[in-house]
Amino acid sequence: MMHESVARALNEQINKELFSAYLYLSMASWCDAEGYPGSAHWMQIQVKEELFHASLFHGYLLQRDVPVVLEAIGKPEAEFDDLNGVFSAALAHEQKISASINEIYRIAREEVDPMTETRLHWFINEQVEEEQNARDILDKIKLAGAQPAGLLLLDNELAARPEPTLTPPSFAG
Ligand code: OFO
Repeated sequence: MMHESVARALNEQINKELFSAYLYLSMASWCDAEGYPGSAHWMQIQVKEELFHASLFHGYLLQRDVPVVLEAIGKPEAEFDDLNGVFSAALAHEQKISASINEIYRIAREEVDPMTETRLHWFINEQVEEEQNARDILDKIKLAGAQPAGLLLLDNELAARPEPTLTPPSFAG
């Protein structure tokens, strides 16, 4: 049986992943309104990734026969100074999500729950990628400086982000 504190943290993580999707949807709206359609597309792909993450945590709770408790999703930030501000907020958010997953890992270890520890490995690796994606784009924004041509090029590049495969990891069956 899963320890109550692990179950609580995993339930909270569903909410955090759904909030992530909501935040990226808000960022997509800002990018679209400010004339960055490629960045808006990149954010929309991110929304799908986040919904996928939420579904994986949800599926795991069901597999372990743990009651799912869904709470209200908070209102995401909607105002950003510029493109750098949007992706800086994305990176800061991903760092918070990484810390949250690391904390679940710590609790699972404390409560001797190797099933959850093992399940979290995929998410821990995923967070390395999530942080790197935002950081790489921030580096490019820095290189572009305030040059509209540079930002336009970057926006075109972000328009090419492919649809996520969303293949459940083998553990998700
Ligand atoms: Fe779910 O990884 Fe981003 O937040």
